[in-house]
Amino acid sequence: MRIRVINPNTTAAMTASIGAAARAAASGDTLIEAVQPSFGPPSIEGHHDEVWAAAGVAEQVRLGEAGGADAHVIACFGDPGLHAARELARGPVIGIAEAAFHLASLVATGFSVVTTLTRTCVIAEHLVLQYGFERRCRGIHGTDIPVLELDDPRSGAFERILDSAERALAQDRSGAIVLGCAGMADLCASLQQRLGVPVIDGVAAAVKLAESLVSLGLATSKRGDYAAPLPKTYAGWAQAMSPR
Ligand code: 2AL
Repeated sequence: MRIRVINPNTTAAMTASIGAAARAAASGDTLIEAVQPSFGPPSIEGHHDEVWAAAGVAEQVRLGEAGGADAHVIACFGDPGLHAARELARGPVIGIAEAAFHLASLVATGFSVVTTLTRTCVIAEHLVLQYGFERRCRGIHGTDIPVLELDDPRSGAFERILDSAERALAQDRSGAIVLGCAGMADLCASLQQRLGVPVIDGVAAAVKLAESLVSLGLATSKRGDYAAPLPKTYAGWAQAMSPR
């Protein structure tokens, strides 16, 4: 099967590392196509970045549908454009935050999220409420590491995330840690080893859920609000995105 993994930001190095994490999680016969939008922010660290990233996700889902993708993964922890993507797609569309919340809830009664900038915590809080995980998510913790510094050894990202996760487990009485950024995927195994609790990377979680849904023959429901967007002509520079 073909899974289109969309990095909603425009940083090619991050698309490559997300693609590597997705391939490491995928089954041998799954083809991972890692892509990014042709426009938009280099990292997603707030509400304004998210608006533009969501439009970029819509662009990439349209291209993926034209190219015959079996499923799409939205590889940013704010799940930007998730519902719009489900309107556009035939197959499943999985956001990494929703995927991680589901898997964390299967291995612990409560989990904590460790994310990047403290200002993004409210975005994760909104998703927890929207998806109905407020009885499982016990805390959301910012590390104040900018997204594009996660893979810079000078940022001390690993130690800072480890420290934040250790404090979160104790303070929140949580049994698992959810990593709150697609750029943390490569730290997951080492963090799990050091912390001794399940650590969930949303990229791997979303790929495995997408594979499961496709194998089970489960696609996005086209009844109700996930039906294809109504055909109309959008004005101005958005005209190319008009639903047909
Ligand atoms: C993210 C993410 O996953 N990708 C990105 O650009 N920003 N999330 C975050 N909480 O900073």
